[in-house]
Amino acid sequence: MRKRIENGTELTSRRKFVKRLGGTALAGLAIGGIRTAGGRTEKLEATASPPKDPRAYGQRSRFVTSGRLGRSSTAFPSLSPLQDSEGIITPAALHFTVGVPGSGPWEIDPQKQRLMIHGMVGRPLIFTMDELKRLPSVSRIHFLECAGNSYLRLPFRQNPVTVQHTHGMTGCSEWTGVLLSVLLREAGVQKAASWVVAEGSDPDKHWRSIPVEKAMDDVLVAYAQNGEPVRPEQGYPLRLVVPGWEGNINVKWLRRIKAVDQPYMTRQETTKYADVRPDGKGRWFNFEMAAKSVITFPSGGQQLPGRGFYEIRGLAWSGRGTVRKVEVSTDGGRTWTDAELQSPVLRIAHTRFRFAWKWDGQEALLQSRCTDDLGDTQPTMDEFAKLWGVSKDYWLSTSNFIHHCNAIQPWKVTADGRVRNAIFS
Ligand SMILES: Nc1nc2c(c(=O)[nH]1)N[C@H]1C(S)=C(S)[C@@H](COP(=O)(O)O)O[C@H]1N2
Ligand SMILES: [Mo]
Repeated sequence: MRKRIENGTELTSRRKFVKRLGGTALAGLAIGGIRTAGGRTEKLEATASPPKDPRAYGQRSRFVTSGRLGRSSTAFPSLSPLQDSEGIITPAALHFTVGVPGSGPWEIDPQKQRLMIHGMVGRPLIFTMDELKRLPSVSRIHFLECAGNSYLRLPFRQNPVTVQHTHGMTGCSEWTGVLLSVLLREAGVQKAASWVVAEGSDPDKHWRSIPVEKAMDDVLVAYAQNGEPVRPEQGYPLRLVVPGWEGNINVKWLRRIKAVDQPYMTRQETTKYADVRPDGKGRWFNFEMAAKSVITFPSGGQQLPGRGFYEIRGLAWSGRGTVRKVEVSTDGGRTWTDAELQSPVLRIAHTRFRFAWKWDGQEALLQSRCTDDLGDTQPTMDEFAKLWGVSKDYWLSTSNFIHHCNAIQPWKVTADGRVRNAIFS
């Protein structure tokens, strides 16, 4: 695994860490053994939100109606309305969700929630939320993306019309919390520990194995999102943020980290988030999200009022690093021109691009192509399909879905100004 030290990252040495806390290692927090694991078995309930006083907690204008898309009262994912997005931050209220029961998110009392660090460590630790919040913290802007984003043909989007359908399983937030490396060091993670297993509080157990190199690099145990506590849908009171890696490994409602010497081959990583090609070969532990971009305006389902000037806008990102360039084509891929990247351009974050376009009223095909700082470039859907030994039509069938699809998304503008998804035709 590549080792990266990020801008602003200060991987606190143990000595420094102890010094910062006033000479006594995690004074009052250092716990010799495992405390009773109260809270771990707390009964989870799904509840509706309490009524809001608009003066106490602001509301948007009643003329603004943009919302997440999904099936109510099921655990299906809900999708971010990227067609209405501006800049690079996704409001928490519009951040896509996966794993939330239809009746509402798990309700966890933060007073009762504990995070246990155990397994192959010198001294197992249990933290309360208050104890975690005393520790050195970091804030990082990172995107999250479900590995099934784009062309996982879930029942509610068999006919992906809009960018919300096709790409709505990504969002970008400022996450605040404690680096997992700080907690693992404090627990004295053993040399022989090569993986950690992170577990959420869901009744049906959501857990994932993470290589210790990543766990010690930039993984965040986050309690805040965009300046306020992480939303219940996003894992309140505590979640893992594993920058650039498939959404599924970003364990929400986090309660336990176990240091181990092998991956646990959990249900999520073997059956659910592994992909098998028609020839029987498969990809396991395909963690990093590839370089990707999508035009959010004009995009599928929209109607252009007439010829003339339009600013083409979109989002680009890469789980492997920073977006280096985004090219836009308005002529069916014959010519490509660099779009303007809107600053800030951050590592493992959504990056906004803009491209001035004058529509002449003729049929046009709008596409964007991202290249990241490792030189990885988005493939066309045909090129992507080739990697899987299939033709792209293979994915027209609802029983054939694929994770980690980063194919270029074409939008066709017809002469009457209608914009439609042209990925398959
Ligand atoms: N505990 C728990 N964590 C979870 C899940 C879950 O079902 N339970 N779903 C995962 C999946 S598949 C994704 S894509 C991300 C989505 O994070 P979000 O809901 O905050 O957007 O959470 C991941 N973390
Ligand atoms: Mo996911």
